[in-house]
Amino acid sequence: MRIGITCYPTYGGSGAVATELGLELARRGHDVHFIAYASPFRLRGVVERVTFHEVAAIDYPLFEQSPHALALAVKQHEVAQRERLDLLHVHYAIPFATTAWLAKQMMANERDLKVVTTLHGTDITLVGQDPSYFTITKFSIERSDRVTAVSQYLREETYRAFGCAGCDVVVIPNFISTADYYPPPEGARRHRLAPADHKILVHVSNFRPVKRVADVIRVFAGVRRVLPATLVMVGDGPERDSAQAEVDRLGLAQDVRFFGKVEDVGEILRGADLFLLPSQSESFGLAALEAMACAVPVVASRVGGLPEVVTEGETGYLAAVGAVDEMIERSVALLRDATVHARMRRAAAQRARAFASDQVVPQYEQVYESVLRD
Ligand code: GMT
Repeated sequence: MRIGITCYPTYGGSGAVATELGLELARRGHDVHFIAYASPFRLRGVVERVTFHEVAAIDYPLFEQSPHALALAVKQHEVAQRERLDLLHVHYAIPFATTAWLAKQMMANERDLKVVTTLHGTDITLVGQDPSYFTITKFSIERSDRVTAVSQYLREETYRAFGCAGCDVVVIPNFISTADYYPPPEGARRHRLAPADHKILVHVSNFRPVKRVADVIRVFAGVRRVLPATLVMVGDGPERDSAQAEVDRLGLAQDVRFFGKVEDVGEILRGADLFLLPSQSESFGLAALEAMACAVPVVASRVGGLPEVVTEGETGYLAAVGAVDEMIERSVALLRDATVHARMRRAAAQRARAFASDQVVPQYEQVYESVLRD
């Protein structure tokens, strides 16, 4: 098949999933064309059967903001024509489901270019429900030829918020590449992230308010009061400065390391004892799955799609959003009990195998085949 993929190229779950999907599809023999305003952050080097098409929107003094979405629709249409794409698969509804619909209309006299939209989270739970985007989000979802969502929770939330008459939202969970995310080999030396006697806690995100990074710091502070421990913060975003200020205020600078955006997150996760994800909302929680795949138990919020990823009491613990004391209590108990910790490590790695790319990517191929059969 010839597949066009559009996603946000920046650091974030939807771009990561879209890129890994494209790479996996190319490995499986499909021709993949990424169409975006920059090369997706996980797309590195030259890959057979993968082409990147950059969307360049001109600046003009009349525009306060360049109408980038229009340039994207033009590029999607142009690439679909030139490369004879079978379908466009867009990741995140806003504005990509809309630009894909426009590209489809522009093609309408020649053939029916199919559009598959994958909903990732805040496009439904936050941005899409804002009055300034609501009707166009609903319209674009309803006009997609197929719609997928990354969790059962997100599917239900889509029906609840948008109704989406006539849509059959198919749940296809996020997945991991087992070549990148795997448990540390037996007896491997720990990565030198921290002094040898320290427990290592890790958080990975784009540091947006929805991640509640301040809670990560507070949970760590509670753990640090009773155990020697180091917190490793991976990623970057709007809340990073305030998180660093909170670390300084609590006198924790010695034990908290901010790594910024890291290429090989798996390497860091393999050195970790516990992963923290106390988000306000999380349609899936790909970062938690990546941690589990590296045999790291998770302490997270009981919210959104996280209960579909983290099995309570088996691969980690869930607590209400903002329940910092409970998260501290759970974390300390787990880190102090070597037997339970080892059992949870094994269970986490095993559970993550159900989300391996070879289990999940064929589900997308089935969606493509069914839409092309219509
Ligand atoms: O978490 C973010 O802020 C990034 C966002 C995105 O769209 O890039 O992530 C969403 O999609 C991920 C991949 O499907 C999910 O794992 C995240 O849970 C989801 N984030 C939220 O729902 C807040």
